[in-house]
Amino acid sequence: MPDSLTMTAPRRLRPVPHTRVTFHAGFWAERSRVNREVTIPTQFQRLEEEGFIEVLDVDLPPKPLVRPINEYGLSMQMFFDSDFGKWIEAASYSLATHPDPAIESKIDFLVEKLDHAQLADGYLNSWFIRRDPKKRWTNLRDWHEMYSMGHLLEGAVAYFQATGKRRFLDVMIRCVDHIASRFGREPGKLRGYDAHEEIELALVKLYRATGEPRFLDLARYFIDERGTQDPHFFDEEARAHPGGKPFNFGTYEYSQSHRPVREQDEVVGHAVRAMYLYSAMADLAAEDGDAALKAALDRLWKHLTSRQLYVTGGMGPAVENEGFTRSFDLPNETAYAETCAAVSLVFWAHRMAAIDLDARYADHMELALHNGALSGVSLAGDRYFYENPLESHGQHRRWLWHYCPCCPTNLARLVASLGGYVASHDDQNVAIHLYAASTIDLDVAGKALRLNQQTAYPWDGDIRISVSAAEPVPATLWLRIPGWCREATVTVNGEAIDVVAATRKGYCGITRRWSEGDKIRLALDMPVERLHAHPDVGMDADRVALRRGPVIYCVEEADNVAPPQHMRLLPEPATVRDAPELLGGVVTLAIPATIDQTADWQDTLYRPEPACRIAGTMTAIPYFAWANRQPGGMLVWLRTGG
Ligand code: FUB
Ligand code: ZN
Repeated sequence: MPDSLTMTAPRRLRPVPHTRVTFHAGFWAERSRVNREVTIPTQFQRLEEEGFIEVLDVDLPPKPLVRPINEYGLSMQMFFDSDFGKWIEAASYSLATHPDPAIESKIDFLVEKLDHAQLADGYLNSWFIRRDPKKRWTNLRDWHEMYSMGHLLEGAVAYFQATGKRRFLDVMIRCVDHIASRFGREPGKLRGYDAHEEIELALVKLYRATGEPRFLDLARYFIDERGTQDPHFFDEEARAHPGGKPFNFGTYEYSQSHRPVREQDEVVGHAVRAMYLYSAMADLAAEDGDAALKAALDRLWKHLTSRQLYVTGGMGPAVENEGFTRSFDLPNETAYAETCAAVSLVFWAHRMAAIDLDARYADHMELALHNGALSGVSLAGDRYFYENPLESHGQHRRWLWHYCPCCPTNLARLVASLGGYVASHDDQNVAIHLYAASTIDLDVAGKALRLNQQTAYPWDGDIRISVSAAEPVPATLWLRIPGWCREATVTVNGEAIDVVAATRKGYCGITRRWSEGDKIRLALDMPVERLHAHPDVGMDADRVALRRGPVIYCVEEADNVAPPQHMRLLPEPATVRDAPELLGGVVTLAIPATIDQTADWQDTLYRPEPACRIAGTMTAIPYFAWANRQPGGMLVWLRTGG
């Protein structure tokens, strides 16, 4: 039984690859199926219909732009390559677990075009090759060249890992070698970096896939160089290539290049850029054991989670910079909360959990995943949200495709690789971060260990894990006790574990020789909770949000007799109802409420008497499932005082 007094949480763990985790039933099995059968194929269709793929025909004269150049001299079309990259990545993750010749041939078709488009020196960016060859590498501040290459690179690594085919990987290695020949501190090179982070984390993936240190060196250079120069690199660049109006809102914060990364302590600027940067910093901290980077990440993490995060795990309230504003500025109806931002919080949190087994990381990973990220795609899998507001009057509708369609493929690649977020391990430890009906196949110090999770999570906190092992596997199994759970019990083969004594930084550790037939039962109490916001979040004063387990709820007009803005919660407890027929099968909450009446107001806008109220019930659904029916009001932060 556990040697709980001497156990310490491990530092660095390797994620179990997504190919070793199978969602065999329930919530994530269904979301994965929809992603595979609907989302990924229809996204390719959209790329074709919307004129994206045509941009790769670099030998043909350019066609009229499908995304015109804006006042900043930027066209969204400049980074269409990133959409191919993310789609290939999503499709590759899916291929790795569910071979599909039709999808594979679509990837090969794109790879053929990308290979053909690549210049002899390795440069690969369809926009500049076809439209503006002289301008390449002249505006890293605005034009996303390395951002696009980074996404292609992530796609190439994923495709190589899924199929063993090297062609795309070799194309992208040539491209990376080209980048390395142009950027760096050596004489004759540009001491620059891209304003939209992405290449950094892609380079770490390439390093991990190939073992070639030069790719990690280049990632390290880009991370270390950021924000170090005075005069600032983007200003020097603009002086060398005058023309474009800055698309950075006059701030270096927009691109997190206002200070060297190790000196940063507040999340600022464009939210997705920030999340990609912090993800890359976490990767580098893992590779280099860099304590200063980890310390900076801890400060940034604290600032995000205590000042800047929506209750849904979304972030970045402002449309203007697609990102952060002042602390506690979390408006609901106008929340930008881009899907990509919540998706990339999942990326960052996952990397933090790999360097520091502390449940606050996986807690936020779970939060963003089940709420602010998943809300970005319809239940049917073919319509999307770019913005994820926490209040609506029915004006927010899901769209088939977007003017800037960065979010759909981002979500698709996350869902297709979600198995890789479930667990991690080293030779003595196995940590489970996400609960879902699944089997996890591990190799622990050369011994095979299979963990089979049976659970209806996220609807129910009862998780049964059975062990299969041909020979006993000595290891500490770390079970995450979610931060939202106040009462957890664990048994191993029927014997109770002292959860409090065995828990380190939110993970309950059980050390034993795990043997065939061992059974673990984890019961997480999952009551409905009313959450209050910090008093500085003015817009949520006197309101509560409903949470049950990892799921944040909202009230949608479709389930209620009035818009949620007319309702006030009463203090009575909620009734939890299994609704297998609703929204693909969810758990709803019904709570006594009062409902403001409007009939007697007619044309009156203001009057001394408050609205009459009648008693009623408010029905809440999971936030991720909203906007899948007729338009109507929606509210996360509910009025109280009924
Ligand atoms: O700029 C490229 C992508 O488009 C960003 O990551 C998104 O926020 C959107 O601006
Ligand atoms: Zn996006």
